[in-house]
Amino acid sequence: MLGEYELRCVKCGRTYRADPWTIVCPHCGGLLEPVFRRKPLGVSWALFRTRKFGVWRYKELLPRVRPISMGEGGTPLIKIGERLWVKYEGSNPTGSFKDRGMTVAVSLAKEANVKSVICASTGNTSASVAAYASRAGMRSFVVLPRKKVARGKLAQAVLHGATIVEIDGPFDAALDVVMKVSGRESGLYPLNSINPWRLEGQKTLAFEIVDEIGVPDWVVLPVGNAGNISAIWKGFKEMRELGLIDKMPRLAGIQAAGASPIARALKEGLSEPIFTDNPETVATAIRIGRPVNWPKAFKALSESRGVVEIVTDGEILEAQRKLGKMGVGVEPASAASYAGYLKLLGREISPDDRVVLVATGHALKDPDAFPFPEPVRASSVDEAVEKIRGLAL
Ligand code: AN7
Repeated sequence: MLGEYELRCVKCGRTYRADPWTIVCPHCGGLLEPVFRRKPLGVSWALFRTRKFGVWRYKELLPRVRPISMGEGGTPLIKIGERLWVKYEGSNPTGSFKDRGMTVAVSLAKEANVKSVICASTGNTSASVAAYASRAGMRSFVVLPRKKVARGKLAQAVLHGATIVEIDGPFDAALDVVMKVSGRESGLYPLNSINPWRLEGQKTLAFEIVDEIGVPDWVVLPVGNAGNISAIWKGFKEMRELGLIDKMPRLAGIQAAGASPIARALKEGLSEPIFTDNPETVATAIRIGRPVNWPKAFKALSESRGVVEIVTDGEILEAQRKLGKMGVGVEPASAASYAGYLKLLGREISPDDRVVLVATGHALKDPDAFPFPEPVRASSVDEAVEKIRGLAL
């Protein structure tokens, strides 16, 4: 299994035989990146397009496994402006982009005969882990920050049969638990984005954008644990290396004001994040104070001549409302893309640029995030008819 790959440490540069259980560098603890040992041959857009749109369309560029799949990826690219699109990841099987990575990592885990998986999560990862583990016939354990996971996501973890562990502390503490308890000895396979095979699946988001509209000038996305921005950049780099594209986009990483360790650091010109132990934002999906994938994300932002932006909770909710009025329902973390775009427009981003906003999760994930105005009330059919007539005039 995985003979087509080796794992390279992004910190010390050592390489290892690819193995599903090798999660971080055995030598220095650094993040690992899967790299092809030989350039995949015969890949072309024409070949890809003989297959259904979605993650596994690009199977030559993914681990050669028997996919545990529910039709992830292949999400709509919704045009909301002359040169502006939303990549609507809410259309994935569990309603977020996490499914792209989960189909790959869970397929690998299944082939490695894993019986139980575990993750820490602000919510979406746990929903995806629970669903894909059940589909694969595995048990799942999800470690969550107490009272800080949106209702819809928690409901999914319950529905798909995960064992739920709540911890008093943020996501970062939950991830500490997972890093301590997972491994060959406990048999618990970790499915956070520190697992390089998750990101290998998530890179297909870049493939799909190019497949539909070519290379945009900008890809704008929310940054939490910084896995997705790393994965998307890996996707673009691979396309360039394989001759599938000949230019590169710039990346814009958006963080919430109360959880902005990466954006604050880069704005100040620092080379490491400004970690916080008390992240806070209405966008609970990205309520993360110590993003583990920061070395990959810093590299992606620097290589892409990228930018970062910080948005307030008020700006996030306003952007969510504006997208809602366009018919596009996203959860608060995803609205951060649009909020960040609006701030960058006319500065780093020109109105002439072609821009893709990544909307990472569905609005239904977090129905408590936005205010519900008082409805028009009626106690009879006649009264309802009369009131509606009056309002419609
Ligand atoms: C909707 O579910 O970290 O920067 O545990 O759910 O790759 O972490 C979720 C992250 C953006 C940030 N948008 O992505 C989890 C979790 C939504 C998310 C992010 C998340 P990364």
